Amino acid sequence: MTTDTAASERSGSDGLFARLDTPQLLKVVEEELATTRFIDVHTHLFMPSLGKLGLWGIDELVTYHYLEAELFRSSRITPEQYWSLSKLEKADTIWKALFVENAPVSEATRGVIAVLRAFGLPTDSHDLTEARAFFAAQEPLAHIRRVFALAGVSEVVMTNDPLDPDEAPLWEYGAEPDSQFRPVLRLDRILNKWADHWQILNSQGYGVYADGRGTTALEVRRFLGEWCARMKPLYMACSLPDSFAFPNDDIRGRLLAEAVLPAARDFSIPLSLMIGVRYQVNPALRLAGDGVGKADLRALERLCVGYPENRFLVSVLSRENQHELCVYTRKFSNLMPFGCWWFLNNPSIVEEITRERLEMLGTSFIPQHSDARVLEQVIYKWRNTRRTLAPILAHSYQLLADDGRPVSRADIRRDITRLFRGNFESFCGASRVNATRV
Ligand code: RAT
Ligand code: ZN
Repeated sequence: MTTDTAASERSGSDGLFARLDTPQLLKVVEEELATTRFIDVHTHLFMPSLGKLGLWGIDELVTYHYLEAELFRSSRITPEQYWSLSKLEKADTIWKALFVENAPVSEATRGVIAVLRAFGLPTDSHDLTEARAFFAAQEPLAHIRRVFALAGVSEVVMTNDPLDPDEAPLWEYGAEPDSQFRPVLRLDRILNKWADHWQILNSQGYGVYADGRGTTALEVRRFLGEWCARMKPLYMACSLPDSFAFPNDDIRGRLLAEAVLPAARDFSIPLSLMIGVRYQVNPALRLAGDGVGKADLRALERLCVGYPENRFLVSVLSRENQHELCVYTRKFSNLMPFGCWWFLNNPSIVEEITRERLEMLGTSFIPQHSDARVLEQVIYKWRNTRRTLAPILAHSYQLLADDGRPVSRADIRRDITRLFRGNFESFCGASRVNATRV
């Protein structure tokens, strides 16, 4: 840009640098949110070369576990009866109970409606025939591109499990990388279910033991190193119970301290901790059977203090832990809070958490991730995030203007890019491979 052009942009009332007045603020925030392509920092989506692991289409959307949990509130079907159905029968059962016999006003049901509308499909059908025909006719790669464009995301971050018997062999055979789907090395089977998985490592030639003695930690570190070299993950990740404590002499505590944290340092990648799950409070609901509990975040404090060379991406599931997480974030630059996770991803709670974070952290956090399990969910999840966050951001700028510092479109663009891309890129050291703007 020449000096003359820059100067005229600065002085022009519609220019990037002109200070905005109150009626313009919300509109400009909405426009900048709409045209910035976000990085979705945590999903359960899979790149095309991981084949059938990637879920998409109407039957997967309707049988999302968030909706399965809601089914049993509005139908007399028992979990046992439900699990014995085929995928199509399950989808038909949920559609009838939650979309035909009731208005789909919950966040998760409304999301399916928003996806149908995004593709111009009827939202009030009595059955799923037309939607099924539409999705069956899509060419997968073109469909992914269209979905990403509708969602306004440039790339999504996957959840890749080196001990998943369906996934690991695909990586071992050299699954084709895809710059739109970035890998993450997930550690739940190692850190949370060691008793069920140590023998797999052992059978692969790693000198590990059930009780973690001897060479176990060193060998887990070697295993993680080999998987980091194979997958090139942006970070390692684990979900953790509300009872998570650190340091701890249990197997999780020892593997975390002696294998995971050193491996993350070896590869200079962050560790993501998602804290606060009460696993399987109702096992009959399977994936939908987990609950939430308030955690003691002093475990996180000890990690941040004790391991300054490590970086921690953190999401906490309990509403009651959110304020503490903000306070810890103010203390530790090796801590990056992200997202409003799972039971928190509802407008009322997202609004509260995001206001609190902006007030306490400025723009130094990652406001949201989608946690999508089914490809098309990114459309409604990111649409909802933009809709909820626009007035919150506009309100922050309004307060700032009232206090004497009106902002420009350039300020807003810089902040939104930082929140939804830059903070993640710089925290992970991720290279910028995809276009940042529509
Ligand atoms: O939000 C979810 O889908 C949960 O079931 C979990 O998968 C959670 O997001 C996780 O990554 O553990
Ligand atoms: Zn998740």
